[in-house]
Amino acid sequence: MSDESKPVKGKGKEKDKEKDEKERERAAKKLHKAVEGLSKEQVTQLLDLNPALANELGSGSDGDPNAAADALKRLNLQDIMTGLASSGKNVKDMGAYKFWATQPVPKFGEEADPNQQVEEGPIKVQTVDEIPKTPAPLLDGFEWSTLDLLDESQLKEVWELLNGHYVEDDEAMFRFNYSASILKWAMMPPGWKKQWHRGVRASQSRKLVGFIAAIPVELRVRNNIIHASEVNFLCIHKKLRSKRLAPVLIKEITRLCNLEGVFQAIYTGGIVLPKPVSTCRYFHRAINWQKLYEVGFSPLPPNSKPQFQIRKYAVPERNSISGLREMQKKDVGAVQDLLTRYLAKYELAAEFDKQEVEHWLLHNKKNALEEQVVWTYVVEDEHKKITDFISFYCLESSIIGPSKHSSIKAAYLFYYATETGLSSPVDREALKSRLNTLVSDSLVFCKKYGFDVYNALSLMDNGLFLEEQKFGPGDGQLHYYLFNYRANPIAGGVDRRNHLDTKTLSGVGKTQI
Ligand code: MYA
Repeated sequence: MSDESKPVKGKGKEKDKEKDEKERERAAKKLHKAVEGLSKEQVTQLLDLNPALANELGSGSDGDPNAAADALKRLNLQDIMTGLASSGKNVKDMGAYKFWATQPVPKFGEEADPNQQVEEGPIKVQTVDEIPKTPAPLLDGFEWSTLDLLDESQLKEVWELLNGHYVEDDEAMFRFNYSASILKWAMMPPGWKKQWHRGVRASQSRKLVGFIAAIPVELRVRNNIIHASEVNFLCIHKKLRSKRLAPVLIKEITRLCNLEGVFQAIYTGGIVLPKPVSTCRYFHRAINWQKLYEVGFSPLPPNSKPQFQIRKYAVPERNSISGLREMQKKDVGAVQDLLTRYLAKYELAAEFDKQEVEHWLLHNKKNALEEQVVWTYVVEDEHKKITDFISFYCLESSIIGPSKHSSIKAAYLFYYATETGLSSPVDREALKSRLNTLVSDSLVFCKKYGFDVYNALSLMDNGLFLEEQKFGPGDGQLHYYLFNYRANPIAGGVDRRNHLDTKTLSGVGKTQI
């Protein structure tokens, strides 16, 4: 975390600077070992994927793989304490992806010339007939189980597994706590398939110890539409870690997708795997700074005082755009049209139909029992036209250690679109100003609904407002991956030094929950 706040979002989250000495030593050893075996191309890619690490190496190595490799080898513990190199997770031996090396994903350093564009498309072509109809056997004592999330007790089982064992920050201070409502929302969009909610149970106790989920998604990578799935919620009980169960779950969800004629997938993660198509950075806007400070999420910057910080993050009482109101069912068509046109500018995006827009963006007020997970606000002009919208969803994180607080309530910026960005040519200053106003107004709602922090990635056009809206850079990154699809890199909104790239912005128009 560079200065203002420390990310709650576990995917892509890195450790704070004050890690214990032993772990730093382990990370240093791993890194040094990894560097020994790397080719020039691999060093270049390692640095591209780890801008924080590249930053640590200083300008002398920028762009020169030989110099970078030398600098990597010279890294001392002090260097490794900061930046992305500090994470043990991210310095695994680059050549050792034993499972991923067998999968249809691009490898590090495989191109003869990394600057040359590759032809985009599937890596391996198969037909449904070739796919096994039964799952691979599991270790003795475990069995496959399909989870029916319409059954509250099974939904609760998934919630319990994730609540106790899902993504944590490296220091195990915070763990995602997806509510049952978010899980339903995230795993049951239009077209969801029960068989894609796959679990592993201990045969005797019937306890759920492993889980992975997929949902259907029409994905656009540049000009190609891919009938794909989106994989998420991979989780293994802490007691069963490092037993190579994750590859078994991944192969099983692959088989289940393949059986439905789906041969490509998108997934994200904080760890570096072969090989990201894009890498975004997390940013965090404190809302309840005092609480974030008390739980160890936000530090007190040197030369500052708590009251300065509180004042800095004060949120206006009222929003400023006239015609801004909560999205209603009648807006679905207009929002879908606006979103589709807005997402067209990104190189990686989903194609949403009306049902999907309704599912992802509209809070269903009719079901009073369902807690609200997504908030969407539209701007309706004097001619009743929807000119803009902005949305965010709620994801809490449990505080693991002793604290007077039990959780952090985080809002995650979701999708937005504005007609201001659709003029031809785009008036960048006008777009910047409009997005700043929209985000600032959404912040008012975040505060109103009791959120402690507003999180956003460096994707979409976020580079135009993050700094102005006081989102501080986090120390987490989120890597985007495509399964069985070769694609040229897509800008993630940060430069090689992990600084916001306000010039190029990002080609990623796909968010993940
Ligand atoms: S990202 C969220 C992942 N979940 C968590 O971080 C929760 C907490 N952690 C755990 O539950 C476990 O540590 C997990 C690994 C389950 C993550 N993505 O069984 P192992 C590889 C992909 O001994 P464990 C999300 O949900 C690792 O590199 N691979 O390890 C998206 C190694 O392979 P290799 C991962 O720690 C998921 C192998 O697993 C990940 O006990 C997208 C080690 O296995 C990871 N996050 O369990 C999944 N973590 O030797 C891919 C570790 O090669 C979907 N590994 O290095 C692909 C598309 C499939 C569908 C295709 C359809 C066409």
